[in-house]
Amino acid sequence: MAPLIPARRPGLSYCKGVILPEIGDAAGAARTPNLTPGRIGPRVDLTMANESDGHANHLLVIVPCLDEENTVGDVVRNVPTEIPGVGRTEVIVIDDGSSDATAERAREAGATVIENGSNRGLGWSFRKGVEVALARGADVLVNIDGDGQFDPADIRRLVKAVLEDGAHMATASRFLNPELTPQMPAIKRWGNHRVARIVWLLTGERFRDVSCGFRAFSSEALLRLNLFGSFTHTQEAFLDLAFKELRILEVPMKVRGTREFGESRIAASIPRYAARSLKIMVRAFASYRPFVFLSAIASVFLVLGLGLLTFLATHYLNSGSFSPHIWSGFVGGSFMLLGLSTLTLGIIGEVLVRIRMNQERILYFLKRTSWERARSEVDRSEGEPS
Ligand SMILES: Nc1nc2c(ncn2[C@@H]2O[C@H](COP(=O)(O)OP(=O)(O)OP(=O)(O)O)[C@@H](O)[C@H]2O)c(=O)[nH]1
Ligand SMILES: [Mg+2]
Repeated sequence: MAPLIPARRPGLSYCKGVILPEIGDAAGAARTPNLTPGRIGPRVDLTMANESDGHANHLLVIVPCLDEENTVGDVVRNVPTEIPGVGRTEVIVIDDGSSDATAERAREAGATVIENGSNRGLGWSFRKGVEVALARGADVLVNIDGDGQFDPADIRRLVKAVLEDGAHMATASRFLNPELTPQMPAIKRWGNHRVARIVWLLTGERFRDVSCGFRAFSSEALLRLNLFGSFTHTQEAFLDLAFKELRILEVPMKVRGTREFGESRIAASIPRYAARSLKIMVRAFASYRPFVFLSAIASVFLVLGLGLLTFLATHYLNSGSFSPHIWSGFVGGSFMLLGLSTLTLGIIGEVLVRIRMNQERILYFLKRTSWERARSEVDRSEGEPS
């Protein structure tokens, strides 16, 4: 196995565990065309380096599907088989209780099919795909929709961003290059824009497209991802990896803005989509920055409470009596109490985040051990040195 800490090489700067070209390093810049690196911060964690130890990389492509019989076959057939740096490619269609012939079309096209039996949701299916990827010792996971909106040939560009340019996650970006921006429903743009802002507020990194499903993940990202949502995964995964300061690259890409067949499975109901997006945003703040989130709410209570108590004190100083505004003392006091309790909850929330992060670290090492075992079994079965 490769050492976790790569040897230093001149002309490259080391950051967040990946090797980035230094400013003025023209050769390095040429290696990362059309990519927008995230913040290049001072925090260094060399254990987060993507693995590259000469072993033939195993690429797993997952295609989550709900009733995509018209398009899934072409998606599977067009997954490129020759990708630089990739030794083995496997395509798995996750059929989430489709009522049409999605599974048959996928098998005919050569994919392995996992059938969930009933509709468990896109987020659930993606988590399943991540589990399968780790259990099979995959080095890179690509998620592509089964509705034909993305060109499978572009998988090469996403995989290159991971294997050659050091991305932990490379995501197709529909908005980075305005010339490539497709026509799409306003609600989806709004949802994307709001979550992009939250990522910016939480991490200081600015991304344009945080909700595109066409992505590649390094094994490091897969080991660190911990998702809970069942409905979708795109925004939650982005927030999780951005918060953990993994390196995310946007790869500008031309995609179909709307599907060719049927209606969006995800954004069919606008109120439902908006409610889900809002829930993701509130949950993101509550889970990653509870103190900031709750102290913003607490400050409203505290200002109201302080205002009412000041009013009562002024009245008392002027008249020598609390009457007839004694109510403002009770109401103001209650607001103060509410504010202080909310602030305390924020402090407790912050402690819980630390505990969760520690648990995630432990989980990371457990997952990593079994992923390494699976990876060396694959190498052994293919007769390669592990
Ligand atoms: N496994 C699984 N896949 C789903 C589910 N809902 C949607 N999908 C798949 O997830 C991918 C994205 O869903 P879409 O409905 O295309 O969502 P979208 O791309 O945001 O919306 P459009 O632009 O209108 O297509 C497609 O391949 C769907 O078949 C689900 O409940 N479970
Ligand atoms: Mg779609």
